Amino acid sequence: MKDSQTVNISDQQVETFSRDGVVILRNMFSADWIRLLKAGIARNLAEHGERTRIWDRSSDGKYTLYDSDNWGRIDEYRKFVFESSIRVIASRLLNTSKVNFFFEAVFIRSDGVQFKTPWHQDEPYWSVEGFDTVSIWMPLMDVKKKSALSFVPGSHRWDKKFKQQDFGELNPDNQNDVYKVKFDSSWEPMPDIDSDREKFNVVSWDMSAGDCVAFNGRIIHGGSGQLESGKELQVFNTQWLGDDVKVNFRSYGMDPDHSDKMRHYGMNTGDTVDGSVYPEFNILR
Ligand SMILES: O=C(O)CCC(=O)C(=O)O
Repeated sequence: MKDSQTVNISDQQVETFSRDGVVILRNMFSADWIRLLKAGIARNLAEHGERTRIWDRSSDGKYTLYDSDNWGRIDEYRKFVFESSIRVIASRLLNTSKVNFFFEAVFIRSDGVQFKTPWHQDEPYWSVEGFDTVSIWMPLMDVKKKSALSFVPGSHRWDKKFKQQDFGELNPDNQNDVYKVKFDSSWEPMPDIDSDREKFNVVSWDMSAGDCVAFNGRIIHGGSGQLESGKELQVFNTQWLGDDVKVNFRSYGMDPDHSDKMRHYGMNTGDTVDGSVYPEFNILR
């Protein structure tokens, strides 16, 4: 599998990412990398992590599962993060030579699942804060535009605090110890994107395995799901931190909550993230 310090991303794509907060990147990873990540997901599903969550389960047992931060125990994830060109993609889009890997997440849907991920922004849930973030969402199989993650272009620059979905409430199996995030009335209601998708210029794309969509942690996104019968979906996502990002422990809760881990390694609100805990990569430019 080829490790590359250069990636095929044009200046125009970097500008699109900065302006819209989202950009589609085609054909970035070979079938070998996709196979490796699928093997990692098979291991992840066989040996659940402590953060594994079921968001939705239908009466016939089909489910939507979310898990995160397993790269320490799943070799395939670690190999991808450390050896593929994913870190170079992050650094190119953030226009910086140094990036920190925050965590990976997986989103697994059984075939035909209809559950749609609620519209949300990522940063309000995180134990860090900053504009310079990029999440890279990679379906490991073909996915239709109507089932892929959707975005409201430009919303990462609105500078608004929208009230987010508490994903801890999506808990059909009544799991214990799920993260809870209590957004109070000081947060503006999330706009009703589905009532007028045209007005919000909602975008999503037909995607193939090897394509990815990169987005800023402040952009409004959601809507993935609604799979056609017989179609399942496995997504591997990595989150990357750039120059202005600082630790921020939030009084209303965090999901995933890294504050114990961060405190354990001496990080507190206002600190830069420790590159020995959140791997730091210096990319030649
Ligand atoms: O794949 C999904 O359904 C959700 C993805 C998402 O919200 C994210 O990557 O932040």
